[in-house]
Amino acid sequence: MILPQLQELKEIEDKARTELAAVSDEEALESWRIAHLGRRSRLNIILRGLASLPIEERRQVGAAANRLRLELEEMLSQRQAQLREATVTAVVERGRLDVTLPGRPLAIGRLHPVTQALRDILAAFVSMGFQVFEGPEVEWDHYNFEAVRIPKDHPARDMWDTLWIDYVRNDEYPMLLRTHTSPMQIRVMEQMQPPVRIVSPGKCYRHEATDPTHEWMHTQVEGLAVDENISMADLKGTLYEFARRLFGRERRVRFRCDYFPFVEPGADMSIDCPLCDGQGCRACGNSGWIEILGAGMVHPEVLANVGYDAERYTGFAFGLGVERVAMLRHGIEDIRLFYANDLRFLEQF
Ligand code: FA5
Repeated sequence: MILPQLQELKEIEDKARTELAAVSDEEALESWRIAHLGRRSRLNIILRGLASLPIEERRQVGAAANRLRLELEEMLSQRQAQLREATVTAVVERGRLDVTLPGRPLAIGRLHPVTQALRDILAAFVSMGFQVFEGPEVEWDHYNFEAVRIPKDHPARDMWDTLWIDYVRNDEYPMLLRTHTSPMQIRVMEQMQPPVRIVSPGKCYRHEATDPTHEWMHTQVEGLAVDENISMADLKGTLYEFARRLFGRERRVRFRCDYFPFVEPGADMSIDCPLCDGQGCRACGNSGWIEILGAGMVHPEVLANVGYDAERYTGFAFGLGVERVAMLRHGIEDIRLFYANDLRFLEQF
């Protein structure tokens, strides 16, 4: 007498074959797989029940059930391959796939011209022995103004029209978007003792009207060197060397006296305008020069406020406008182009 499980296996096989013949897509094939090879399939139930059969039945039913499992698996993979091939053939026949067409070019990203200028500026100072330090864009009033000798009622606060962080505006400890990178002088000196040679890059924000050389957000690089016997000659030497590296020997450099509350004496440095070759144009406000940085000898009071011995140490500092450097290098006549996100402009760099 034939064992009932063997009879059932035969039925399973017949049913699986019939149903497979009707399968026409991958989704139906997956349903077929679950029905006939899945955990709850009849075949799997027989396989799981083998252990409870008497030894002779177990041998016969086990062999037949495993054979059927292998057979169904083989049928499954064959049908899978057929369906895939049919899909590709259908696409090719419909003429949608022309394997001879050239590939689509990938858009290659590039660095923003201000980022390129910033990297070159930092590289120039790093090669002169400066370390790079970064700090917060949201800053305490204390670091941005008080600690660099700009108290609340000081007229110099007008030079940096400020974007305040509103919710603490009237607080005892007001916060703001930093208007310059000079607060980093204080943050660095609080952390280290002389000799100090650092540059600190970052975004600055000012609540002011824009024009060809002024944006409400711009990038600065602060520089600070403090040691024994640092003089104005070191400041000028360092900045001349920087200008030579960035702009080449042919550009002229001009220093003028300027006022910043945290330096004494103070100066600014300009480069002759490459757009008009110093003749005067819209970009340079008809002056022939574009100012790129403010600088000076660190005020002894600033040194004393961070606990440095102002009798022993002197230092120089500068704050450089990175967009202005990028403008000079590429002959760009309006700073607002940098952040207008016009690809026709950006793709030129
Ligand atoms: C300052 O911000 C001082 N903290 C610089 C300084 C540092 C002086 C250390 C002394 C010692 P000033 O506002 O001039 O100074 O800005 C410095 C440079 O940033 C300018 O020379 C200019 O290149 C750039 N800059 C300033 N304001 C803008 C603006 N709105 N848009 C673009 N660039 C600007």
